Amino acid sequence: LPNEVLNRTSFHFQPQRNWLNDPNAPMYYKGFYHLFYQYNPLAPEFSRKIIWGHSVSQDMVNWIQLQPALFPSQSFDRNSCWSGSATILPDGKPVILYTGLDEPDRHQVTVLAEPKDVSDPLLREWVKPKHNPVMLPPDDVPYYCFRDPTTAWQGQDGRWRVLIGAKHKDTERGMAILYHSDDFIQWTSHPFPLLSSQVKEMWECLDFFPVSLTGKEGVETSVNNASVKHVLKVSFEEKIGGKDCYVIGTYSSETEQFSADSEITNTSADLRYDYGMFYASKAFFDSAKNRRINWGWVVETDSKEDHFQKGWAGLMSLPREMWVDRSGKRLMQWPIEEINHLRTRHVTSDRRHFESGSRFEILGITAAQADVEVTFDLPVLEDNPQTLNSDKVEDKLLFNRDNSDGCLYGPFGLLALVSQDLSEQTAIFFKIIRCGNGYAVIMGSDEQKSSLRDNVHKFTHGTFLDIDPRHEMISLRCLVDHSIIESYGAGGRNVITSRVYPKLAIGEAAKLYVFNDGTKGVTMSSMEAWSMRNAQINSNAI
Ligand code: DQQ
Repeated sequence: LPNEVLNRTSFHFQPQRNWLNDPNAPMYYKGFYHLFYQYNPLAPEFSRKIIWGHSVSQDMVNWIQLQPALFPSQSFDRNSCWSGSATILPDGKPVILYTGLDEPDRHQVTVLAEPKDVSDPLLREWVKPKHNPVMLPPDDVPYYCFRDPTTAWQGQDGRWRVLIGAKHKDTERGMAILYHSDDFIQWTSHPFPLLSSQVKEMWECLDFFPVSLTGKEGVETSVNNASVKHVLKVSFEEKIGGKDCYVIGTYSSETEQFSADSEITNTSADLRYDYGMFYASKAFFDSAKNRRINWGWVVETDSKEDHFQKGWAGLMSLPREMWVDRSGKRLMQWPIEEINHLRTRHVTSDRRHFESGSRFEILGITAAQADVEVTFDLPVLEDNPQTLNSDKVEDKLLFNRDNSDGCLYGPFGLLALVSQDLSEQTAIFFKIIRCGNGYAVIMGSDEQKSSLRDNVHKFTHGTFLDIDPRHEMISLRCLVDHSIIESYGAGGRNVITSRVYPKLAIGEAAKLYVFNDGTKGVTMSSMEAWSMRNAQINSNAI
């Protein structure tokens, strides 16, 4: 079947065939970006023998596929090479710490891998030196809950630190176990975790890195001074995909205290990287352009039978630049600028008023493979008496596309991957609701009408957009790529990624609209849209 019928993407990273999950050890080395990933080369499903796929790129848009970098070869990783991270040592040499599943019982251990030849910018071969494994699960941690080492960092004393995600044997609380080392081989665990929680759930795929309080530039992972704060990210697995939740706080390597400004609760109160399908992400410092970049795994939400029919399952989000906003309270994200090189045919629209129930088709671009930026002026909001206390309304109701529940304006926004007869469509929308003594803006991605096909999960993703609607405009950027829609609200304050599998709204038949289904009119102040070119994702040219 043709790719468009199979909803295959054109500018998102994925292997040619079979199964992908977490991004691993992203790094920049000698002119190349490296992306490794959890890979089953034999079938489009997770397997009991996961290996590390490996691709390199000079722009993180077009990729050269290399041989798998890590695969089961020794007793300590005979049953899989699970997730891990890269650290660039002060002399420029990269090393990897990853999770080995040992034989015979699949105990999770930490393994060190080094490049066979540091002069090879493609880092094609990796060796596992003797003295492995370098860490075993401590006594208070079950053998199946000890994994996903972070990038290591150096404290003020010059010693290396790394975090391992775990769960406590008795309390079942998730925790970030801290280890110290002088040589990357001998690791000792710190007497207390860097952070733990009340939540009785395993902490997967931790990430821990500094962010600058003085601008957008990223900083190297070992930097720590008065002008940075630290981000700690935890991944919580769910039936389909999961959630990447984070806290921002202050870290001291002298006391090994991380004081977080909020808590990780695995509830809707948590800050999340993405309020849609986005999981097990990993960030790295790009020394070529001084920025921090994050990648996440975007799961399929169609069925296992579909995965086998397509021959593939799982893709990577676009690489996103990440920085902290001026308040120091929330992360901002934006697709790396290199993605813009794929923009081709360009259309714009002037200011336009949308009456209640109206829509406007964006014509002249490839709507199934597009990049759209739209801005709405907000109406003047008078002070209204309190009518809705959002805490009392279930998120599910609040974030749906309905225009009741105290909704003053909206839903308005974009309709993506729309079929000719409108029977298929995904709405990326905003609603302004009365909330407490003021107003709140809701951003949602409604997949309920995204596909006429059976056996597809359709979510209604949503969150509060972190802006004050009395003083700001609402902007939205959507990157539409056949079966994925990445939506960035308010310049990247909130992000929602949807997976959708249209049957009719495919290829040339797909359409794109700006819409307003609210009871009151809204004004679109600007709109720009581009067709996107195909990226070269699995080139063999070396
Ligand atoms: N995936 C890996 C684990 C990690 C999980 C196995 C998160 O290391 O905890 O493929 O998706």
